[in-house]
Parts: sequence; C-alpha cells; structure tokens
Amino acid sequence: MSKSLVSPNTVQNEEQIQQFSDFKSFLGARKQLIEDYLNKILACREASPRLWEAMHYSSLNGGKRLRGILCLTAYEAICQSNNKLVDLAKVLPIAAGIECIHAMSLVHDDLPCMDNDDLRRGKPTCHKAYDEATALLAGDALLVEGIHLCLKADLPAEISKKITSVILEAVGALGMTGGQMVDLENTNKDNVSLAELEEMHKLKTGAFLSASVLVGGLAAEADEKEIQALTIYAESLGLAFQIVDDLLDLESDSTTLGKTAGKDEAQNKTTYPKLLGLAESRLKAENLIVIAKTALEEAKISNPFLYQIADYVLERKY
Ligand code: GRG
Repeated sequence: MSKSLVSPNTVQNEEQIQQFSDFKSFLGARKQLIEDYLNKILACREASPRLWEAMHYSSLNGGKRLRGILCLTAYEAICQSNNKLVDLAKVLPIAAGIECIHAMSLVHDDLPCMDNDDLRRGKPTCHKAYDEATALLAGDALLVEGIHLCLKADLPAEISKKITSVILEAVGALGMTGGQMVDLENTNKDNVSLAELEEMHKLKTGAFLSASVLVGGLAAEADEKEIQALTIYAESLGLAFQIVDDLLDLESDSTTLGKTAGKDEAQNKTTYPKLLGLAESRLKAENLIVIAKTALEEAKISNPFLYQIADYVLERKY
C-alpha cells in the first residue's frame, strides 16, 4: 500500500490488516479471507448432505468476491478516515453473507425457467451438476444462510438491524428480484429505452452491489457525508459494472468469462452496446468510474484500494 495515501494517524490492527504491496495481492488475500470463512460455515453436512454439497458447490466455485470485498474495503476505508480500529472480523460474516446471497441469485438465474444456462464460473451450473429441485433448494438455503450471517456480525444491535434491512431491501421486490422480473418482461421486446434499461439494471445489479458498499460503511459508523459519498460511489460502480458486463458478453468468449458468451444477443435482450454502440458504452462506463472516484475524493475517503476496485470494475476480463 502506498504510504502517502494513508493518513499517518490511521489506526490499524496490524494482526488483521496486512500491508499489501499491490492491488492483486490485496484482492487475493481478501478473497481468501471470505472463502475460508464460507468454507467453515458451509462445511455442515447435517440433515441433508446433498443440499449442503450443492450450496458449497454453488458458492465456493470461483467468482471474484467483488461484493464481499467491497463490503470489507468500505468498512476499512471509513474506519481509517475516522482513525478507528479496523477489525475485519466484525464485518466478515456480512461479507460472507453477501456472497451467499449473490451465489443464490446466480443459481436461480441459471435455472431453465430464468436464463437457462449450463455454465457458471467455468463449471456446470448447479441444476446441471445436481438437478433443478436441488438447485432451487440450495438457492433458498443460501439466501437464508446469507441473511443469518448478516445478523451474526458482532455489531451493536441497531447497526446490525439497519445493515440487514438495507440488504433485504436491495434483494427484494424493490431491488434485485424486482429487476429480474423486469428483465424477464423486457426479453424479446424491441422498444426498451435507455431509461428503462438503466432502471432495470439499477434494480437487478446495482441495488445489491450498492448495498454491499453501504453496509461496510454502516458497520464502520460512517457519518452522513461519508454515506452520501459511498452511495454515489456504489451506484456509479454498479452501473459501470453492468455496462462492462454487457460489453464482455459481446466481446469476450465463454472460456474467459466462465459463462456462456453472446447470450444477450441470442436471447434478444436490450443492452448498452445495442442502444449506444461499443465506444459510447465504454465511455459511459469510464465516466461513471470518474464520478465514483470523485465522490470518494470529495469526502476525503482515501483508502487506495477502494479507488483501485473502481478501476478493476472497468478493466476486468470476466
Ligand atoms: C436474491 C431473493 C433473491 C432473488 C434472486 C434470480 C434473481 C432473483 C436475480 C438474478 C440477479 C442476477 C443474476 C443479476 C446479474 C448480476 C451479475 C452481472 C452477476 C455476475 O456477477 P459477478 O461477475 O460474478 O460478480 P462472480 O462469478 O464473479 O461472483
């Protein structure tokens, strides 16, 4: 970590916060932290080993852990801004819970009645590796486990309640689930406008990604100004993430993506490149990343990795 970007007064728990020389090792270490925790939680084999196996298979099968890492990093950044002790153990259950809920959304999204896909994270989708009923139940159980983990974090009750409520709102009918419904309704429709596309993605992808950042800030007891900055950062990041997703679906291949490339066109979905073209879509994503980083700068949130995650969202290859 570049020392100049970290306040000299920053209090850090050296046992838990290693100093990373580069962004790649930071991402790797945070991913490992989340996965080690998930491995312990999902090691249970009681009642139905097949169900637990399917849950394990669907959540510990690769994945960038972007949402969990965003939660941890937002927490760390706000603690650092306010010279508070960083104790990642306090938010790790929330980061892991977020990844369970995310895994659940992928399992259900891949089902034949939704996007009907065979490949996820470079492996057969849950319903292909197991069967549809097991995939449905594994998704259900991952959702419940995710919510339970959010409540298990060692935080004051009021904060814990607020965090769980933010996450539930982001995945419910006013968030991800609602967005998925609109996506299904928009499929095969020829006249979806840019405003409608944006609204759908704000719900389907943006709301949960934003919540992942926000709850990290809430766990660190961010003030109003910091919450506002994190909200702008997260919403811009969420939209940029989706635009890049559309571009990758068009420009990359299934091996690199770990999921079926070219699906949007095959399913006649409206996308950013379809409405704006490739160059303008990329420019829009780049501008959103500038907006995200400017919001952090203006609120004097200086954790370098929060900025680098924004660049990573733009530059990612899968
Ligand atoms: C959560 C209650 C509840 C219901 C889910 C199926 C469904 C309803 C929603 C689908 C949401 C969905 C799949 C949105 C797509 C978001 C997206 C682009 C996911 C890919 O995220 P990455 O690239 O994946 O971060 P990895 O594999 O890296 O984790």
